Amino acid sequence: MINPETLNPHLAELDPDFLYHLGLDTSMDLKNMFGDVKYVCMGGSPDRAESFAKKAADELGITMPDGGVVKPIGKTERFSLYKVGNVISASHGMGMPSMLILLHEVAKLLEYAGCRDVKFIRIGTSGGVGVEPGTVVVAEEGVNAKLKPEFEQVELGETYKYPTTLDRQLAREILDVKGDIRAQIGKTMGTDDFYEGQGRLDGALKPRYTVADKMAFLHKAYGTGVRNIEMESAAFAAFCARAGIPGAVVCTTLLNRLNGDQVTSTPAELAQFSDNAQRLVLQYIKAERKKKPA
Ligand code: R2B
Ligand code: URA
Repeated sequence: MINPETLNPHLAELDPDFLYHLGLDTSMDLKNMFGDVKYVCMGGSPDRAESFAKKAADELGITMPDGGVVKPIGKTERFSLYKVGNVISASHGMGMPSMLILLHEVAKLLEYAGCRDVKFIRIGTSGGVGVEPGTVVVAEEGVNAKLKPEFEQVELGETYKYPTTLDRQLAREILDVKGDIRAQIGKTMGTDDFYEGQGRLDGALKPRYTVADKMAFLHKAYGTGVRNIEMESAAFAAFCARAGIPGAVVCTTLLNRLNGDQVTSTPAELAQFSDNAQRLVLQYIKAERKKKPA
């Protein structure tokens, strides 16, 4: 699962390893519970993780045990994790720190379960840059809030940079099955904040920048190929690249940031936007399962 060259050698000393935030540990029969997993689909919200799991069961024709009910596995205090056939649907919370905890624990879980050829796909929401709301952006690359293709992490007081390259072939394969869904390739920018970190002018505090500064930055971002902004892509891309796991970021856009900062769509419109990204990923998984039935 994890590239043997980057797999943490210290894990061999842990017996058991407690995957604390998932409420699972290596004294459990993880091979039996998770050994067949091929896709880990994740998004910020627990509600969306549940709705994706239900749609996956319907679309992939999987009958759940226990009377067909889709139920979370492990504890749900921090994250909600569902398994439907060979697909995991999990929530990761908002922002890179929360998501990295899920990524480390799910990657270890699947390593212990002996999984092979697993793909990680983030299905999220974002602010579009020069694209119509509801458009799904499949990321060709992650960039950080400085528009650089790197994720910066402070470890023991030192800053290290990890490349945010994504699997372009996987991105292309996902886009190829879009059918009637409005979707396109673009760079996705990951920031550490929704308000000032994304150059908004509707936060609680007086920003240091002007409307003109904001627009100049958004146009600059557009010029470098950025088509949407969210809060996880840089760390997600860096984690997958480092672990040797094919990763994709598939985010719907809730608004066009060139036209404003507020998310003004109705709940029904927002649900439709979110469904666009989920459907695209399910169409991809369905197409792959036809090629290699699980
Ligand atoms: C998109 O939406 C959330 C903020 O509203 C955040 O998790 C993200 O990346
Ligand atoms: N999520 C973000 O991080 N930014 C947006 O503008 C919309 C959703």
